[in-house]
Amino acid sequence: MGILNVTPDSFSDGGKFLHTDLALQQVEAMINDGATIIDIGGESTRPGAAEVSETDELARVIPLLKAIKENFTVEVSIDTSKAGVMEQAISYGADIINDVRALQNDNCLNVMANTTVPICLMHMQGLPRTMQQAPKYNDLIGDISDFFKQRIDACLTAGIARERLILDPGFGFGKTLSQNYQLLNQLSAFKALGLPILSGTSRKSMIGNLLSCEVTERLAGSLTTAIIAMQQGASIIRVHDVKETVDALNILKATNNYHVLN
Ligand code: 7PM
Repeated sequence: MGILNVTPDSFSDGGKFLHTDLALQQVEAMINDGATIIDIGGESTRPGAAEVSETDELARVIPLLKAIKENFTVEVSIDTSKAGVMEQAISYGADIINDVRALQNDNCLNVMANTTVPICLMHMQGLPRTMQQAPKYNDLIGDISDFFKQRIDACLTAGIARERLILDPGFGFGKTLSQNYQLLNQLSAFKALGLPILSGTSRKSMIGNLLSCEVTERLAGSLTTAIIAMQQGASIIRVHDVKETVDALNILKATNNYHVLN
């Protein structure tokens, strides 16, 4: 899954077409590099970010989604927690809903019950503005598993088929450095729930804080976490650096399948 970077000012009137064009070039490059899903990220999911209105979010996401669907054959995932955005995005061809709030916001379960697309349920402790202040768990893996079970049950009760669900432990969303690495170390524990796992560690603070490096210097760290997540059984890896990640994962794949290589 390639992350489409949408800059904050991308939708100001003057820059609209230029930015859509730049976004489409980014999408084309990610597809050529081996991405099979493009995640259109909402600014609203960033830790510490301010709330974005539904009108603003729609104005950002829908034109881009339309443009991608008109120009490419690729699955598009929409990063949103708003029922109205989910509904509209799906009507414009969104293939996956990626919700860092795991359908806990008003009307999300109801809207998604009337659709058939896959849904990524992400775990977050607290809210983006404050979640990194003092993350606390009784039992990290157990608490997150319990959250997943509760959200899976809520989906089933609402009439959303289990087969549509993808689980994501939410690296960096209300977790200390140590907790993030415990999650990576024990990611396979969530396989017990019988659903695909999505892992998103690309360029995150868990890499930068460990290695003391800025966001532009996190490629090696990001690739290493991608490999570990895959070895732990993740099905989808959400990344900025598609080409490098696909290369790294192809090496892992060859290693696991050496007996069928020539
Ligand atoms: C600043 C800090 C900007 C962090 C953006 C972020 C995830 C996600 C994000 C994830 C799923 C980023 C994050 N992270 N959706 N959205 N899983 N499913 O690194 O880990 O893009 S926002």
